[in-house]
Amino acid sequence: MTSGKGAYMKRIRYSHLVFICIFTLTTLAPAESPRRVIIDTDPGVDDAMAILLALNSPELKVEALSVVPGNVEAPLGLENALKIVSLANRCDVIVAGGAQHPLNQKLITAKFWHGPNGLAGVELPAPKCKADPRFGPDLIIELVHKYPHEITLIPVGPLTNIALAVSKDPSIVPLVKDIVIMGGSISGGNVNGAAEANTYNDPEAAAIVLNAGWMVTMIGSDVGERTLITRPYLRELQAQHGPESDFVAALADFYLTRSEKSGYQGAAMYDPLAVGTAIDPTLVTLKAMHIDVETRGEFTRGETVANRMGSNENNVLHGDHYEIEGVIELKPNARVALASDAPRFLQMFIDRLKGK
Ligand SMILES: [Ca+2]
Repeated sequence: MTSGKGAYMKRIRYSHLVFICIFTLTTLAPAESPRRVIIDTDPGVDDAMAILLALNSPELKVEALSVVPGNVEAPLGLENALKIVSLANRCDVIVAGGAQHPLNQKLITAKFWHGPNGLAGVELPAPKCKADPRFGPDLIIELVHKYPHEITLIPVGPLTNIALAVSKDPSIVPLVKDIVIMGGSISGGNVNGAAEANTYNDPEAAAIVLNAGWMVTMIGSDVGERTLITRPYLRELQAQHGPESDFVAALADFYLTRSEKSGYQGAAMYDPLAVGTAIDPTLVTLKAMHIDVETRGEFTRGETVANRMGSNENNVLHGDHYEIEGVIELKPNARVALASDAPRFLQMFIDRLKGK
């Protein structure tokens, strides 16, 4: 009897224990497992900030960085990407080079804004992480097939690598969970009156990506320029030290000084906001619309032209003139950011990096 009662009590205790374990796991486990992301990048001051934000965000699992020429030439971009993951002690993240030049034009680097080495002149130690031998666009194709419907692409440079990947294997389009690009603008450019730098650097690639058949989430330069890191945020970052934190503070200081000299109140958080949107889409206000990329305009090459009406007039030739015969509906191909919750995003950025 005693042993029987003992066994009964043990069963009760065991069942309680199982219940407590299940209860604890359910209440402590995150609502979702981390989202797999590939960041296609041209590092770049704001690229470096975006990468380090992603690496310090539990919502994301950074599977790979693919490097594209843009702010700096491709070899320097690859070296910078390796230095950034090395600084974060994250050699588990695959880093691969990709295209060496835009599809159809000469590269325009942006060392004026990003410093001679692309990283604000900050000399990081030589990278301990090694480059993966795969070609960036092929790596993207491989990972999308390995994790169907799980990968979010975050291209924050010219869209050359993504265009090469979807051109080589269009079957990846429906297998990608989401694509959040930093690029374009629906209200004026940052290179000139019309074009944003990433689309200006490879308009043909941008056109391929926008027309690939997926719904692109577009974080344009116009919204980035209303999401500014300012001196008070920098001071908060500088108050706690750590290798990543000190590096980001040095980048932000350089970037702020450069922006202030050009008459801005703060520095535009272009690429970090794209990562922020992948972390929490409620940080931006999105509107579905159709976007075309201008590839020929004399003053507008590289402009992302937004159709907010969802239609074009149908003009039909009648003798010596055209007549409007109704409208042709246009399917949206992009969810375009119209605004951001800048204070909430910037506080998240600072909180996740300070002291790291
Ligand atoms: Ca970039």
